[in-house]
Amino acid sequence: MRPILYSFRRCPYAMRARLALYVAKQQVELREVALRDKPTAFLAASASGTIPCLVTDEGAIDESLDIMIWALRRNDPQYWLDMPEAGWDWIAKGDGPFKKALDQTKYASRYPDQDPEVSRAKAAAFLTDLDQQLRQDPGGWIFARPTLADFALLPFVRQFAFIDKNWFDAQAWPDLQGWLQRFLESEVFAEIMPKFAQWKDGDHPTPFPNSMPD
Ligand SMILES: N[C@@H](CCC(=O)N[C@@H](CS)C(=O)NCC(=O)O)C(=O)O
Repeated sequence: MRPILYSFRRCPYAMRARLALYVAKQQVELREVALRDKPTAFLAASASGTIPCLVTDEGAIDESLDIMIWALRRNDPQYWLDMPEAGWDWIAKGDGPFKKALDQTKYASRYPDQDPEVSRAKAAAFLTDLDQQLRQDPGGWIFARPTLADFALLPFVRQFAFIDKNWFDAQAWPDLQGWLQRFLESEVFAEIMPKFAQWKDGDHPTPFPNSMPD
């Protein structure tokens, strides 16, 4: 059976799962989910009820980072898993304190006890560090070449940037801004962002990726 990916186009967690599936050339059946209208089959498969979820013959994978690792262990043509240990720390900081600060900035009304400017400053401190890290190697990646860390983090930096793109562009983060801009203009980003109709039971399968990278 081809694995089934429950996905949501604009969800950064789903984006990173699709990035790894695309690069690893692991074709799945994509089912586009509306978060307000989660299908029964998805809720039966996903223990957490969160997007993305990959259903394989061996069971369901409910964490986006685990989906990335699953895909890359099967095929890693760009050696994303061949990453310095520090990459795991960058991912953990991105998924933990940075994402928390991002949500508290973006969805400020859900956190009435938090000052959104304090949250923005916490997110900005992480991005200042990341900007410096990106400057260390001339290639324009977190390390000397693209690795899992870049693609695990980029969808969240994108999400933060678009809270207020003018503010983001006005910060003194040239390497970070360049890294994000190249991603937004990249072929891989275009390939993972086509619009899919909301899935319903009985629909024809939608293969993803639809075309394979060279
Ligand atoms: N730890 C999960 C988190 C995924 C997550 O929180 N996804 C959001 C969408 S971007 C979600 O499904 N939220 C549940 C909801 O909105 O009902 C992962 O990395 O896959």
